[in-house]
Amino acid sequence: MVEHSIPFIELLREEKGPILIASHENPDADTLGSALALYLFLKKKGKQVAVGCKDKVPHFLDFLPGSQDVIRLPVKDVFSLAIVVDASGFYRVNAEVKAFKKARIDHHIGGEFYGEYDYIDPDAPSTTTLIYRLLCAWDKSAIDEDIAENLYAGLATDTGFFKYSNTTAQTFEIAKELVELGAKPHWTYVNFSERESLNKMKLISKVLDTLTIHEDGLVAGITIFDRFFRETGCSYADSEGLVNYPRSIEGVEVAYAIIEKPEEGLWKVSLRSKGRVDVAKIAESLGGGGHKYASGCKIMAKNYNITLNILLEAIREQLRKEGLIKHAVSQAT
Ligand SMILES: [Mn+2]
Repeated sequence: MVEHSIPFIELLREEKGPILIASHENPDADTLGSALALYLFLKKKGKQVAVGCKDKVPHFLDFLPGSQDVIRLPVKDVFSLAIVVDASGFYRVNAEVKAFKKARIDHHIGGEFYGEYDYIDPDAPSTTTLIYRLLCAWDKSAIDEDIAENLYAGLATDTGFFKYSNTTAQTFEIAKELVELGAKPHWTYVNFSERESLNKMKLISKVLDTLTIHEDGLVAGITIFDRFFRETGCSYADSEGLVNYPRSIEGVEVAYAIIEKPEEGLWKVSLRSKGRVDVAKIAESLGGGGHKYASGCKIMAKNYNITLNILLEAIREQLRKEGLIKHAVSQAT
């Protein structure tokens, strides 16, 4: 781990020009919570700052304090400094960002580096943890309820509400401090877990119909075809988290979700591991990336069957390397 928070503060403190904090596309609570917390803090410090995302803030994140200030990217403006948060590079913004200086705050392994000010720690449970360290080192007393709430939302969701294996004593330590600063755990939980739409339930029902088991139950996955969104009135953002259904099955070590993206001419894949398999390796072998337990990639293939075969072969390869399966040939069930 590289402790870069101090030089990063200097970069922000000395910045006189306009700053943009950018989240990655299809935002989750960690990227948006990180962006909003930093944005609200810098605004308090009198900085000229904007927070941006390619997508409209999805329904499940619209309760985050400050979310009404998020601007849609791209914009014409040229920023003095742009910071991408919770992403392995500006390419994950998926919209052009014009800035004289670019920096990155993130907890993903690898990715693009923009210079000495990059603040990357793959051991951090969430990017909001890094933002919290940064803000504490600058001025802890300026962290108000709204900032604490954004930081807590990213920490809570990236740890599966303190269930995933990235949850440590230190995670609770930070969570405790954020609660002391005004974050409300029950309110956060209710906003994330008890505000589903009926359309989303219809989508889940269709998606569960696609559930398939492979490799004698070690692998399970779902597919979200584009027509499912039209048929249920859901949007892409509603696919967030559905990969947890196959993951929840007993005996499954690797779970996947394949999402059809016809407008990009590809299939987006999310991978989850229960701990024995490093799914970052699977994603990397297909040009993607992520963490050991959660990763993703994009597969460009003519049709669904080819996509599924490419993915399953990459998964099998990793299962073989980790000694969970032996033979090269295996049949889907
Ligand atoms: Mn994250």
